[in-house]
Amino acid sequence: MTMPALTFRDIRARPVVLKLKRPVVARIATITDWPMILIDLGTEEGVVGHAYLEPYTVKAMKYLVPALRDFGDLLKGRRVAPTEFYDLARKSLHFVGYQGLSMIAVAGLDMAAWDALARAAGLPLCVLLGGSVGPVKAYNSNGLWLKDPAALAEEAVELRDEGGFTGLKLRLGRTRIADDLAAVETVRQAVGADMELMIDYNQGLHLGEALQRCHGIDDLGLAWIEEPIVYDNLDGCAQLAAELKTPLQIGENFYGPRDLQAALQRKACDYVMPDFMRIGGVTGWLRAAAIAGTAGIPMSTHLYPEVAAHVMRVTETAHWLEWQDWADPVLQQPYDVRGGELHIPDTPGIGLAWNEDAVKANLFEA
Ligand code: SMN
Ligand code: MG
Repeated sequence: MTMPALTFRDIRARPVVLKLKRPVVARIATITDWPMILIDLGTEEGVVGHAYLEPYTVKAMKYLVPALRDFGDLLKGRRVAPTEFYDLARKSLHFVGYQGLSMIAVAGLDMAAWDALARAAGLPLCVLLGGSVGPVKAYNSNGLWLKDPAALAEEAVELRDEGGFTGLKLRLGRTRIADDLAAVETVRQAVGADMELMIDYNQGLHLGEALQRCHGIDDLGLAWIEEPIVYDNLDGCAQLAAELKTPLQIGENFYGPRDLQAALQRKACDYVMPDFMRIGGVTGWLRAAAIAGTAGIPMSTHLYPEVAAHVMRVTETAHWLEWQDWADPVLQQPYDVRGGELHIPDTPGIGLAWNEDAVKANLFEA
């Protein structure tokens, strides 16, 4: 079999805004409207690569959509080669800075380029990357935000039953510590001792509070404690990781593989969970996974469950995939989730196809 060469033609980037079924209510933000940029990477051969970005705030799409379209001018006529595109696109923005919006735009391009390549090869992305199609262990992260603890029992059971999950993520950081403890207790009672419970403070505590609150939940058998403090306080994270028995999880705010390396060098965490738009898409993930693998650090995913499932099949220290169904409304065929696992479709590429009626109904003018 020969793989046809693909020639880059253009990028289409369409912003949509979706209503969240269970709004995000975290210590640092409330989100009811979920922004997504749907990316189509067109080639002269007719193959189209699909990917999306979820930049949290609707306004951020105003800056990201033009940045993505600008890559079109940079890459026109080139052979589609994702790692070369990643490096070229990053270099084109180096005067602006490698992190933040620059990296997010590069990540969107990268995921779409990998999808195009895998489609041209006629292979699921995980197979192109040297792995095989199969299940990926996932926890449900769709809910359990900062609500009244009494309302969490019913939601926890609902979330477990959405896909036979064996792990659930619960957000903490209520004003009163007693309410956080009640939330954990309520969820534990509702779903039993065997359920893995991940805790996320969403960077909501200062270091002093974090030391007190994390020690206060350290004996509850939790799977991990995530981002108790601001993401760039690596010394504070290192202190927490050293003091706590419960593994400290960070990484959704790593911008590029070098941030992961820096965190590990500073012993700032026990686990890592890069986000695809910040780590740099598939290319950034693979480079980061090599570092985590060498260090023996368990690696979980953040958002983007469809692309996440593929790379987890080739990640040396693959740990948990974060399941969120937030993209489902604009997908023709949402991923199959059962038995606490994601099942990768045996189709070429990542397996993303847009439901055009839903896209049209939710388009946003950026
Ligand atoms: C999160 C995800 C999406 C929006 C806000 C917060 C969270 C997570 O940090 O880890 O799922
Ligand atoms: Mg988090």
